[in-house]
Amino acid sequence: PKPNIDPTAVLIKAYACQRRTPLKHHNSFLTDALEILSQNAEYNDNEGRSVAFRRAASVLKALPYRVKNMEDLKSLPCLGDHSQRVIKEILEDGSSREVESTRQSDKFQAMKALTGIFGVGVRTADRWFREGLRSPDDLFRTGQQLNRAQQAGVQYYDDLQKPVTKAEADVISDIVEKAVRAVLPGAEIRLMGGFRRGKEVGHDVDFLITHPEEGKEEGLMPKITNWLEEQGLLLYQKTTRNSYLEKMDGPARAPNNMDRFERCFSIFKLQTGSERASVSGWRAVRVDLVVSPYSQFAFATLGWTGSKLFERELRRWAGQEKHMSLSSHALFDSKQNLYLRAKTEEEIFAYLGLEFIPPSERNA
Ligand code: 8DG
Ligand code: MN
Ligand code: MN
Repeated sequence: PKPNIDPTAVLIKAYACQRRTPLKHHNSFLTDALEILSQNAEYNDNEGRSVAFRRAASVLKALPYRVKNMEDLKSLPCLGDHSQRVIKEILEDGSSREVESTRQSDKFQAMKALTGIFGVGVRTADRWFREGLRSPDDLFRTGQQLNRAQQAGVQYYDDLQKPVTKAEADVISDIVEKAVRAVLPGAEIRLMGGFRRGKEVGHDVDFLITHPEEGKEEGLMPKITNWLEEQGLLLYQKTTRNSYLEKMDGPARAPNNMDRFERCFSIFKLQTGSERASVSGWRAVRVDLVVSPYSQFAFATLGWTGSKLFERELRRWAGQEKHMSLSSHALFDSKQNLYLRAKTEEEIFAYLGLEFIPPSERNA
């Protein structure tokens, strides 16, 4: 129990990138519900609504107290009428009818199962749903046409549903480091995504790789994946070349989450169990590898740390409040008409006029 906090005295800023959001907070009973509605809106291709619920949930994650009544919410930003109705019902009745019926609906459950397959997005899942399919088994039974990623997704479905632990992420870190060191000495490797934010489990493991000598990193990914293939460590991989050009991708391009680094979506074959055990098994683990030129490393680091909402809010802040355009490659200042160079995340926050938020408090 915390000493009494006066909720009306707590000031919460409007953008998630202006706030500290720890991993563990006091209002999961509300944020879980709002995130169901956010996810459902996403399944129904309603991005605006999805982001609105996600922002509302995120504000509650930043509160240093457990919400007890509607009065506690009076001075908080980003809580729309709909979110407030849901919160009110949960505070009064213990649950929200809309959330519970959504959670149990055929569509929600099918979309969750189908988009949970690696390689399957909302549009594909929705098409399958309208054709009467509900689960990975249905795809298999009805002999659906699957691309290579989706085939791997169905094949390793059960393993990929299981959360990846930090211990497993550390083992994979060692493997990736070994692979990178073997093909490019002097390269630097950073663990990114949820694990950098302090999460104990994740849906995958994300790595960012660079080399202090600009240019050395070019074409690195195929060498890494070849090394891993030779060791029998890869179950699936798809590498995409770097396609970033400052001239074309800079200010003129619409802000977008997707970046253009050389990258690899992969599935690792991870040995499990101790060596002494008579039965030694393995499991499939999703791993994302990204290679960045050294000059973009700070931006790539910021862009691949997440959370997704934190990233989104950073870009919105940059555009709406600072007339700047932020991506995982660069920061462009439209007023001065120039790119702002940075070697560290701290410098980028400073350019944006934001207090530095450490990774462990970017769990928006
Ligand atoms: P999780 O895996 O534990 O579920 O959480 P996470 O690590 O936060 O999620 P993630 O889906 O692995 O994404 C990690 C970060 O990488 C997140 O901030 C979003 C970012 N990210 C992608 N794809 C892309 C992309 O194409 N470009 C950029 N710049 N960032 C991306 O997932
Ligand atoms: Mn991740
Ligand atoms: Mn990832």
